[in-house]
Amino acid sequence: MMNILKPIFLLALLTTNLLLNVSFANQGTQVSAQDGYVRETIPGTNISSAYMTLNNATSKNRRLISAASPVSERVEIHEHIMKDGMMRMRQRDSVEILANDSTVFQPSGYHLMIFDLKQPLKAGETIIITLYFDDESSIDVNYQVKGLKQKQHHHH
Ligand SMILES: [Cu+2]
Repeated sequence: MMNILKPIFLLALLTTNLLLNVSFANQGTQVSAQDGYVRETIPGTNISSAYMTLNNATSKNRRLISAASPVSERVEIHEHIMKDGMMRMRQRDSVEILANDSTVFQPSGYHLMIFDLKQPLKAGETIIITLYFDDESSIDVNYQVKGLKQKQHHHH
């Protein structure tokens, strides 16, 4: 009796272990964001741009495919490029974050462009932008609103 049951028991253990591994793998598929910030709105405009670093700790390449926020109906993925000696920006369908690597969104590079702001963004506020990836995962990221100019302190 024992000789027959033992292999079945082992098989059951093995199966349980496999299932656990699969669920852990699914939890680890998210890309994380750090240092998110967005520019205070320039008076007279209703746009802004958002920056952050996306870290992909998984073993698969991921693509950021879209972004959305309660502050606007229109958030686009952009990049700045040099063309004919001029800095221009253009919309991108996606931005890749390689496996076990990170992609930086920064001034003069990749950024999220926020159009048609419902109200101006003011320094000190925090907004949330939801980032959507090609594996159908998404994350809610906090972006600190930074002032247009840092206050200067003079010491004598
Ligand atoms: Cu832009």
